Amino acid sequence: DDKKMEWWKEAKFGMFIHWGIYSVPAGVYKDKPVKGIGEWIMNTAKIPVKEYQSYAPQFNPDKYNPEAWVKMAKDAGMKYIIITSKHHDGFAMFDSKVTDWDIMDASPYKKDILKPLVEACKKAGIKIGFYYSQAQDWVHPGGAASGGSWDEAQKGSFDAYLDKISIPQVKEILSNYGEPDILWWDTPQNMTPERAAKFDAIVKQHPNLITNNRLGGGFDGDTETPEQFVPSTGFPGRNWEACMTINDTWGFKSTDKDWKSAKTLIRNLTDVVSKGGNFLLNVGPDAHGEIPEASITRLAEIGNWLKINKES
Ligand code: JFZ
Repeated sequence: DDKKMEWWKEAKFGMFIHWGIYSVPAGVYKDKPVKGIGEWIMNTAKIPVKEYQSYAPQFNPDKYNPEAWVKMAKDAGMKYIIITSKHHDGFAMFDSKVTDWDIMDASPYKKDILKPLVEACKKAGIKIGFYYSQAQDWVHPGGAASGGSWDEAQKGSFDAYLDKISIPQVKEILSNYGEPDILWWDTPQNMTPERAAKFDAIVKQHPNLITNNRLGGGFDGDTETPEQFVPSTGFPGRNWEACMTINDTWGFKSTDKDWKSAKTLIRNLTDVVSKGGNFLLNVGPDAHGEIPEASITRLAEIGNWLKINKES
């Protein structure tokens, strides 16, 4: 257990990537800006399933350049990358055999998003993690929805959703890309100990896999995940990772210009690291596959600062 955490404890700094179909509406629905975080637009605006699915034909990220993203992360001083393989909108950014709501069948791009990123990370010596929304899914019938469902098409058995979509997809992302270093669970809605145990059994087959504390059902995972703040004392006796956005959204939002300064971000990084945690800083690429310029310049400034202030 301690052995598998060795690289992680040394790493200190990682890149979170929230990327999916929500980067198409980019925070705007029916010509109106939608409040809140961009990747939640389907839920916040109560967009019907069919209508939300009609964004997928517009998701064709011709500018996606995973090598450049990995270089950007590495130059910023980051040692690992965690990307959303499936967020709450249920869309698989990878080739999934258990649904047509994936990059191969629903988008014109028809290329696995994860594969070239994993390869670029391997080449650069950067560790790779997958975020996977195991419980909350607003498109596949039976998937949990915070606040309750808003479309008949979402209704169904949660256990059937887990058995037919979520568990098979977790197996896919843990088997089709070598051994990923991290699996990042999120929003464990309706996860009982029995349900979570099915996921934990899969995790146990990957002894070097690091998981966070958001599986649910009483499973602690390996890391605490304070979000959008730096805990004053850290988590004594636990590994922890503070995740944070550079503006106010995880997924791309064309209207969000509330960028933190590089100075603030560097302060947060040093604050987290001095308290023994890791800092997972988010970028939200747009539907073309471009990371916002404001994020790029800040990452570069952090990298420069680290280079200048590096101990011998
Ligand atoms: C979740 C997601 O709903 C969100 O879209 C994003 O992916 C983020 C990283 O994770 O949001 C959360 C989850 C947990 C807390 C807050 C927001 N929390 O524990 O305070």
